[in-house]
Amino acid sequence: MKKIMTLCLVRANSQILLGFKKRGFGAGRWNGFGGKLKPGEDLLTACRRELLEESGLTAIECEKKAIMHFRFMDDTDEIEVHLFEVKEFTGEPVETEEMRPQWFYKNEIPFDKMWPDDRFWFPYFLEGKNFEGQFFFRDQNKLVDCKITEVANVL
Ligand code: 6U4
Repeated sequence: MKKIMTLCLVRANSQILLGFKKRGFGAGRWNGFGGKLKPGEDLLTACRRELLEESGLTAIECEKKAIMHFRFMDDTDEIEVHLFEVKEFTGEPVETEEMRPQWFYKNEIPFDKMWPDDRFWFPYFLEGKNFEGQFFFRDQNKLVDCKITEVANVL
């Protein structure tokens, strides 16, 4: 079964908000905010809910930027991540049980402490491009294949 997740990156004043994930999938890494859809929930609702739960921010507008497909060698389930960008929001970032938020300038993004795929697709995101990505992992630390294509519109 395919696992569908949202991922939300917030941009403000030339900075990107990332959260240090304290527990769950991807713990110990900096990442955007997001997670699995709840039953009956649509992508946009899930994106806004996860952003609020994990960072304390309320999105005014979420723009879809990418779909990324992740496969792991030891798992037949694919993870489909829908990436959204938020440029307008209300509230202030707050630390939660799951995430410790921090703003980063573009040239300070801590790729060494992020998912290994992030260094490949972040440049597309930072340049404002829409894209689709396919990633194949041997395990959570080892990315063995990666294909990213710029697209006009994300489905
Ligand atoms: P629980 O633990 O049930 O609260 P939930 O918050 O629903 O989980 P979680 O925290 O497991 O979901 O979500 C994982 C987050 O990590 C999602 O936003 C998607 C994102 N993600 C998954 N694989 C990724 C990868 N390879 N690169 C990346 N983000 C990834 O940048």
